[in-house]
Amino acid sequence: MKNRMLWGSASAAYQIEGAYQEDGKGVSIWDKFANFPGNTFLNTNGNIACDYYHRYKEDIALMKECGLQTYRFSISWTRILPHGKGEINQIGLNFYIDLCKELILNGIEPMVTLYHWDLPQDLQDEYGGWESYLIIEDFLHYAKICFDALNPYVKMWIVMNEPNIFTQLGYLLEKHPPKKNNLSLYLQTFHHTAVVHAKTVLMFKENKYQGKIGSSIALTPAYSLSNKKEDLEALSMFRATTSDWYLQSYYKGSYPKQALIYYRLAGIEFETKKEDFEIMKRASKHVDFIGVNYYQSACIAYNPIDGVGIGQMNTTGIKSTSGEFGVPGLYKQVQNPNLTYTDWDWAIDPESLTTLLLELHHKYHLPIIISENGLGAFDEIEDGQIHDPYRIDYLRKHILACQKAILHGVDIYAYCTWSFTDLLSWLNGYQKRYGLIYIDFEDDLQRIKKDSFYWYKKVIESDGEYL
Ligand code: BGP
Repeated sequence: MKNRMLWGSASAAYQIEGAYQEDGKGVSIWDKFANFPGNTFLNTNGNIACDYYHRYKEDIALMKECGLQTYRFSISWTRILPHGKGEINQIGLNFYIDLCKELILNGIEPMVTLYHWDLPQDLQDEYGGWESYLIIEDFLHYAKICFDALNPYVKMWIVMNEPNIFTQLGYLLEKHPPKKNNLSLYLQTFHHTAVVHAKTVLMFKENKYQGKIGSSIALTPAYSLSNKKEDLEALSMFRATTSDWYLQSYYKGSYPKQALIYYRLAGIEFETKKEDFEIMKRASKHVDFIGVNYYQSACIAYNPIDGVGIGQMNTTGIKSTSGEFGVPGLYKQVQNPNLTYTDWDWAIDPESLTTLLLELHHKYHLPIIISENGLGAFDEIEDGQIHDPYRIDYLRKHILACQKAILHGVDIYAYCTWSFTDLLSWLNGYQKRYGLIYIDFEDDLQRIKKDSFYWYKKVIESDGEYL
């Protein structure tokens, strides 16, 4: 089939770079959080991670061998501005310039994420980071430094990675820094990300930097558990307060009325300014694509006012250990009896990806970048090889789902597997592996090509014919 998608892979700075105190890098909220006992699975952290900071040339050579056409990575804010603002740390900035040059030299287009969760700790300490409007000015300052330095090399920019996930996990579910549980604060922090996204898009366009810009949202299309009225109502509220809330604010510049009314009646407040919405609306007319991170779908059921809240999260890989969770009075997320699940209890559902892409296309009329898609699994080395047919199967079905959407008119600029090498899974440690390249964390961080690497290479060579 004719496919214009660029074939790629994705990563994030904190999950691969390591070198957390090197060359003048400042402390991020993740440096602090993951080094505090009890916060992550087996107290794993990104202090060394894949040591990509020192070994990126080796990894880029492997990307070239695989045939990657684009590589998505994020910039660590504290490498460039150790305190979040002020003086530039030129060594940190040079690292990303060199990285881009190396990618281009190897025929790979850099795709850069400005924010993938590693906020400078100093900004968190000074004014609560995303909790304050003050973040906007500091973010724009940081973004402009990145645009000025990297614009000659980078043509695809992702402003925010999954603002919905880091605000939810940080401000509602007490799992990410700063581990709070406060609905108003969650809405407030999310709102600040939406304004930051909008202002960054406008700044990019006004300064006439070359390239395309958007943000990536984690999307979980949802079914209702049954056709009972209360489950259908729960589904409708789930959509209004999650996917529609995120997409409509970023890509239309407003929030869904249904959710706003609910929050008002429930007395849940957050601060917005009239000019925020003017800016968000203006930006939505200039944004170039919707970034989609897709892993799983959700199944939604009625949740009474005294029902489940935060719930149990499976961070061990022991199947069926995650419980139901949700917002009391609104909805809860339950197991879907019609789907199979990963060892971390994530529903495998490629069909939902096609539906999602078609919906986005018809509602928002924007091209798409699949900025993340992949399977977290246990992998074993056998005689120096890693056989991962489950990953190949997962990726194959999801690529087919994209191809189906393309046939129906959806414009997909790029498809990025998560991830190229194994890396740190934020709360799940190093045993939840996503890479096409295995990293032996026990043996000098050796890189070993998995079966999925060879398979993806053929997929790319054939431009998606071989699956
Ligand atoms: C997304 C993040 C990635 C990555 C991925 C897999 O939410 O953007 O950084 O981690 O999910 O998630 P996990 O590592 O929790 O399995």
